[in-house]
Amino acid sequence: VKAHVLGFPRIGAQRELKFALEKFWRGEIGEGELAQVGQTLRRRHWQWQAEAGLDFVTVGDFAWYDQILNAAALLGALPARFGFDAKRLSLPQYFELARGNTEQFAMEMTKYFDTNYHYLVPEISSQTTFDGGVEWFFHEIEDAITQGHAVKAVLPGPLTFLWLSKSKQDGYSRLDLLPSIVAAYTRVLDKLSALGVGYVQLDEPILALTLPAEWVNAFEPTYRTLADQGVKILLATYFDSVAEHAQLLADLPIAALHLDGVRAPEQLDIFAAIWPANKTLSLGVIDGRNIWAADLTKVLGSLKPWHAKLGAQLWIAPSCSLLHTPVDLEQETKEEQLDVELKSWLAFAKQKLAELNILKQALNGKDVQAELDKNQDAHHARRTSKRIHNSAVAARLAALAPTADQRWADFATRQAAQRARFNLPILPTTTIGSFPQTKEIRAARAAFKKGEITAEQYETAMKAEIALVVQKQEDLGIDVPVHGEAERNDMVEYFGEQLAGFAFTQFGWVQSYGSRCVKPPVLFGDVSRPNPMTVAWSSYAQSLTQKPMKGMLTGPVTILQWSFVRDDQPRSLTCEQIALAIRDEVVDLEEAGIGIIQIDEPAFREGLPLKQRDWAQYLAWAGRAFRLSASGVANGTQIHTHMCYSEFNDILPAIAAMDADVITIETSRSDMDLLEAFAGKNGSAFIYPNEIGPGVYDIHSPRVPQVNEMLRLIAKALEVVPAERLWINPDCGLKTRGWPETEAALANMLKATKEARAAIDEGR
Ligand code: THG
Ligand code: ZN
Repeated sequence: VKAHVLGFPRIGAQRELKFALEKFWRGEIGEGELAQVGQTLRRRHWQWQAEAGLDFVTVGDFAWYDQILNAAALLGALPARFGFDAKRLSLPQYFELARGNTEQFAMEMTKYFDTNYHYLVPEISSQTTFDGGVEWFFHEIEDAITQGHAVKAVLPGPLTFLWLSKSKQDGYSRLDLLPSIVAAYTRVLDKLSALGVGYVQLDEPILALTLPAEWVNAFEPTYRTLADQGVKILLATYFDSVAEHAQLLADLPIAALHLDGVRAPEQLDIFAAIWPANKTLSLGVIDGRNIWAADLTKVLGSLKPWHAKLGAQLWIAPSCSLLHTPVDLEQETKEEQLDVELKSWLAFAKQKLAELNILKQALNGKDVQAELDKNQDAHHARRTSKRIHNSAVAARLAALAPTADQRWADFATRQAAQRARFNLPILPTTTIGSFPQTKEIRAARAAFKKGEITAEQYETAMKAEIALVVQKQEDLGIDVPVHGEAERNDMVEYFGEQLAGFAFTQFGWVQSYGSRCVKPPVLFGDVSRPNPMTVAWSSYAQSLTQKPMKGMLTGPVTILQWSFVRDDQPRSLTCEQIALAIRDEVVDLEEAGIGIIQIDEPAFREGLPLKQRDWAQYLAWAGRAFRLSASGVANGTQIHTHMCYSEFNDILPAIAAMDADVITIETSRSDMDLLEAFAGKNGSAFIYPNEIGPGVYDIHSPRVPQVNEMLRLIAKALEVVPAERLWINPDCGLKTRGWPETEAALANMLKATKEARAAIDEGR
């Protein structure tokens, strides 16, 4: 039995890579120093893998910004608009691709399957060539070999690479590029073979999607060609079942196949029945998407028949790359945050290596009973812990009426009540919620966390910031202001910190994109809301203005999606618990006089299952959870929601079924094209019934949009949405922006709105 990982987090236990990258970008360190940090991290992570008794170290999971961009740079398939020579691509140029430069906007970024990790979308066209590029990958392999390691190389598979790419050229299919990309992979595999690499892992997670037949059919010829290059291929699938392709996969000329045994354990029996005796099966039995310690005795039990059948052809691994987990639990030393008992239930990436080692030794006949017993004790304690179960939460859920997720009246009635109450102008203006998180705000929070300033001092500082933000919005003339969220670290972490059932880590960082990380809370028990979370801040902000202050909350689906969630009950049930906690907050905000409340759901689309056949069920419970959180208020209270980071075209009816009074949504990067789908255009039979605020400018860059650009987008929106239902707002929150560009951009947005209103008045 061999043990391996599909990939290891590259950011570093102390986020070393993040800090080095940001220093490099600020010009504080040079390329040499940055390269040193990268090499130290790679070597350290290989060393950990070797020390944990893994049979290979995995090389190729490192990237300066993103592994898909690295693959594009290796193959030589860079966006032509930058004018870079892939073979001579410098590190600064690589970062220009990822972050944009003065002439070119950055490559598009989007979520990797259903994860919170964002990759850079390769831009392809009929002109794209794969003539080869940077040699970084090969240098890393040589370095690992020099360090004395047995190497398994990893790359995105050619079909997954093409699938993740985008062609902006009409009528051009990505599959047209298959012959040239296969030729490029052939050259790469040749080189790996020459370097003496035994195995190359090609990640093809698209097999877990509902994949069009022409893509499925492309696997056989592609892998037949690649198999001839003298390196053994491990084809890796993950995130869901690939059982429907079992025979195809068994017949492929590959040496090994990896299956996700955590997300889709049911597929294993299907493969057991047909798997050829001469091929390796790698079973992903440790959860690569979560932080719970594995139940090693249970896993061993399930592996025994496989071991009997496959013998040395059995490999064990985490379900997917460990990129999606934090690095090292041992760094968590703050008892008041993560106590000894909770810690004994968890395993981060480094601890998962140790788990693999125990499993491997047990299968190879070593005596690891002491470790297994310790693991059993922790599991028993977790299962029976009083900290997990709250009978009041269970009773409340059991007593919920089936109609508990419905507002009192239909949208038209609510809209009339809200118009009478708020009397907003036509094309009302608002923002998404956050304003710039300045150095000063971060410093105050850090000082408060370290105990250097008192709670009162912190509150005073945050209130001053809120007052400033409200005044600026008054000056700009924004119709529905927000308080700016100075007091929040992250939109999920902030709520998790105040809800019962959650715990926090100090260093549980997971890469989100580039140098940016998130620290997902650990949702370990029944969720409830002991105290109001946002009411005091929102009430204070409301006291500063006559305008209706918008209260800001994160929705239940997004809190679920961006937390490490308990694995001992269905996610749908956990989500319902969060929904009731948010509902309590919504009702309290209403009672405090906040008449407009936004419940953000940016991760609603991200939670959609990979397979279409599972969509309806997810959308039903996710939609109900949102409505449960939103439906405790009177007709005159206006519920907003916000969505971004995803393409929504395929779930529009489900978004409408959330029944928010207003949705603000990211659209400017797609030039409002998304709106056509909301308005029954372009073959869509669907018309979004409620009010809608399509973003009129992209907040992801410091560039200040001009009045006429926004006027054009507003005019485009007015072609498909009646003025009576249209709101004007940016694409997303402003927390990553600086003040100068924020004020300039919003001033232009207000000017554009004024002109659009005047045009409407004239037309009447
Ligand atoms: N919160 C969470 N997940 C998210 C987002 C979020 N996923 C999607 C999207 N937003 C990702 N975008 C970002 C943007 C900025 C940051 C992280 C993800 C960020 N992080 C700080 C960093 O890395 O420096 C974290 C440090 C801090 O909290 O101060 O800026 O908003 N959960
Ligand atoms: Zn957003």
